[in-house]
Amino acid sequence: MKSMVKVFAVFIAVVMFASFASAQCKYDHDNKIVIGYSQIGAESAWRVANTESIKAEAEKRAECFELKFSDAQQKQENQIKAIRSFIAQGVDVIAFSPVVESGFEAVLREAKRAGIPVILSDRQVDVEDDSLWVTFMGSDFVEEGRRSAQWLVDNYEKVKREDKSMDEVNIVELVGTVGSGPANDRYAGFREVLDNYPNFKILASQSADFTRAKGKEVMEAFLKAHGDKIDVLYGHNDDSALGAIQAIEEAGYKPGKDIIIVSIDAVRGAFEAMVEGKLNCTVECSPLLGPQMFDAAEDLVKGQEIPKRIMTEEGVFPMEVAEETLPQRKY
Ligand code: GYE
Repeated sequence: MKSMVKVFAVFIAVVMFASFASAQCKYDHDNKIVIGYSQIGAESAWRVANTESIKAEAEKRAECFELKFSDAQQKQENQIKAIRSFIAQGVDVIAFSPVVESGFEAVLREAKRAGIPVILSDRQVDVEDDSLWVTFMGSDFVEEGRRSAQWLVDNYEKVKREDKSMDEVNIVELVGTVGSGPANDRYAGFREVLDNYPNFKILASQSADFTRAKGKEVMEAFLKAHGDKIDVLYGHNDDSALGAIQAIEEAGYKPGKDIIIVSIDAVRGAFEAMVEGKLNCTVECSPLLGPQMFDAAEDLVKGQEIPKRIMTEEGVFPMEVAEETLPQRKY
């Protein structure tokens, strides 16, 4: 009986080891795959969660990968420098989240000349030659803009302060980083839907650079200029909206009631604000891109075809579901 137990224990150990090993490497490797990753910075909770996802995955797969991680502190010139240094070091794969869409053409050409494949993680670039990058993984930002607007037009009447009118709904907008993919697309998607509802008007629109500090500062200026006229705030990300919430409270208004707020990302802080009744809706944008980035890198090194576009699946969370959803949120 004892030996049976022993055999069983060994069997379990082998199964566990095999699944652990296969979770780390998809293929057999002679050498570790070296990924050079250039991150934008740490401008928002979304970005911090994105970095954690990538670093955690690198740790999990440490037997097959070496991650060279570089933080650009929100400067394009630092990203270009980091990519050049990855090329000089001869990494196997370069991945990066481009802070803005334009201006990467030259360095991407250098990577191509060096035969190093480039993965666009989270944000896209604007280059004429699509062969300069192999895949773009991340969200559909235009759709996120549309979803924000759609939630607003479908729900405004229900959530607005009683004395507010439906004839003219005045919106202020906190745009993301100027020239970035998500800012351009969330701007466009939102307008695409609102164009069909002429009573919804965009009163003011300014960049808050995806940060809380800027969100607060720009909202203060909006409130000074437009005060009572503001009915709705649309934040291109939750952090800027959370900063704005502070400004709204300091100006003596009730966020979520006097001013209806919809923003994008669905980070934990947004759910907490919704539980407190201060934010009305968050549209999801998942930062958990680590696993698919390492999968794609491994496929590339092994010569497998990978899709040009790897899309993230996402939802919309109104205030009513915040309390039950919050405990399940991973970022
Ligand atoms: O929405 C914002 C972050 O690129 C999708 O960047 C990302 C955006 C995200 O700073 O919070």
